[in-house]
Amino acid sequence: MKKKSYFCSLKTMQEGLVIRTTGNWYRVLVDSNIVECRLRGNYRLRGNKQTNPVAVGDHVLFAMEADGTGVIHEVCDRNNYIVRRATKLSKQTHVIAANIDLLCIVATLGLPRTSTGFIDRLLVTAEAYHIPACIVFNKCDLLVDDELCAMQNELSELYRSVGYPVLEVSALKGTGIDDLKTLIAGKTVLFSGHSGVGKSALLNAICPGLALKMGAISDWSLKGKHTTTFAEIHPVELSLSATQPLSYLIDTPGIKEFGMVDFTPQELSHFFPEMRAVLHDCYFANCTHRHEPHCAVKEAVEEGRISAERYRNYLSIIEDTVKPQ
Ligand SMILES: Nc1nc2c(ncn2[C@@H]2O[C@H](COP(=O)(O)OP(=O)(O)O)[C@@H](O)[C@H]2O)c(=O)[nH]1
Ligand SMILES: [Mg+2]
Ligand SMILES: [Zn+2]
Repeated sequence: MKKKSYFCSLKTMQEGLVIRTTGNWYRVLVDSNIVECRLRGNYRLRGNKQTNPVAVGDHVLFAMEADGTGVIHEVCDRNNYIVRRATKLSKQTHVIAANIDLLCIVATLGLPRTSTGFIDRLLVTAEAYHIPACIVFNKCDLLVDDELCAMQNELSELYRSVGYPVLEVSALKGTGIDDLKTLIAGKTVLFSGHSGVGKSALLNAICPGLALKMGAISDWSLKGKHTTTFAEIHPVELSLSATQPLSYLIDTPGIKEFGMVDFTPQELSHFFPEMRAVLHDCYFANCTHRHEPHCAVKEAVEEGRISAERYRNYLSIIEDTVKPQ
């Protein structure tokens, strides 16, 4: 269970969910009330690797002040969290969100084009942080010719075969939104994907009352401009049934990539479920599935049991991110 504060009388403490962070203020949801909180002055960061001590999705213990604001005394232990790096080379990380039940990767075939390399990097990150993931292909209303439809079917089939739920939806037309609601019901869901794929549009389609600002086409094609500025949790009622618990939806603004965890080459294949399933058959126990003989992963790629594209992305992630040994 949650870790209690050692510093204050438990009687004065309340537990709440952080749904928004802006500078030094944290918006905390308690039942259906909102309390604006600050952090206890002498609060110490856990280690010095993270720039923010409190992130959306955190459960916190706080005490009310006379002026109606709160002071956070303790951040409860996290089930998981996902980070990004301040810069590519930076050692410091920023926690985007904590206690995530589902990572929803929003991708599009066109306007903009999401590469499988990008999808696979997010999937690997989700595997490494123990967060279940699904892929939502948005803008399926734009699949106007046979070639695009075939490409979409192939991609959906690829990720389903690896074991991830895949949906094809259109936020614009409302297609597939009920299936998406069923998938996210009662969960804390982090929506991620390139700017312009329609994350805000999807959240609006799920819950029109949110009225999130969406980017005009020109906003995202002129790189670097982002319409959403803070990661924020939106508690929504999906009204699928009378007893449905709330879902907590997180739009990730302006985040190009998550910080990849540091892997060794031996570890990375464990984050590809289809490789994890065969790697115990490799001749070498520490096989990196590149140049080694009698490699079960390479054999599976040659025989078409593992996608050559996923394998290429695996090699590319090794090149980019794995620490030299
Ligand atoms: N054709 C089409 N356009 C969409 C769809 N969803 C979003 N868009 C458009 O894509 C652009 C970016 O959407 P937005 O939600 O701001 O993307 P975000 O950056 O991922 O939050 C906007 O112009 C939306 O109107 C869709 O399903 N179909
Ligand atoms: Mg947005
Ligand atoms: Zn191998």
